[in-house]
Amino acid sequence: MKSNIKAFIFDLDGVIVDTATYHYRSWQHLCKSFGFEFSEADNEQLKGASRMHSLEIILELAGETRSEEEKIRMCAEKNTWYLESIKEITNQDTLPGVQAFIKLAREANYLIALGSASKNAIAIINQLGLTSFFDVMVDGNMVTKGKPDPEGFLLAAQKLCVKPNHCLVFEDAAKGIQAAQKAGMYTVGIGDPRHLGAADMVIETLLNQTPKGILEHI
Ligand code: B16
Ligand code: MG
Repeated sequence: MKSNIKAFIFDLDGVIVDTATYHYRSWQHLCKSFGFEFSEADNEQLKGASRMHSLEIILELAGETRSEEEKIRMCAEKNTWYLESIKEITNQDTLPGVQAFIKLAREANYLIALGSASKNAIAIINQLGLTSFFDVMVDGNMVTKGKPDPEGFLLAAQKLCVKPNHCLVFEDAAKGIQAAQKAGMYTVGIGDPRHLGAADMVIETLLNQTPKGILEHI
């Protein structure tokens, strides 16, 4: 049992809500404009990466180059499609078990933070009606370096006033697990163990999980 854990830090996309799918479709839409077939396997590399870093990965995969100005325009276009596609998401669209898990964690007095690379994260949390679940929220606007850099998770720990090694991070992306480990935090991967094998523990979903049960296994 990890009794020194005081805080849980949750990634947004792919952990709280399945917006990863909408990110993927929006990038696919953009890729069509220059004739690139963007596959689901390639998309795995984008999970947790910032918007601009994601575009740079795509351009490299496609063997394309663009000016800085053009890249900014392409990111804005992708974000417009993305925002349009998530317009209708509500509290009912959160991933299985996540709300119940956070409620249990709050009742047990763990501190709760959001640690997302997305610049849309805080607006999405508001849209889902989950703002009161979090003691602090860190999003992509508050950092200069994206995952796998630990900056965002370290900022979340600092805002919570807890040491990094007292934090447990929940992530769906290999880049997010790397970022948390570089920050010196414990990790739970949510999703496919083939991508998340480096985490202290990997689970399919948070459904029927409890903070006590997770802490007994890491
Ligand atoms: P935005 P997370 C990340 O969010 C996503 O995993 C990643 O696919 C996305 O490119 C990134 O946010 C930036 O998102 O374009 O909304 O700023 O998983 O760290 O919550
Ligand atoms: Mg994610």
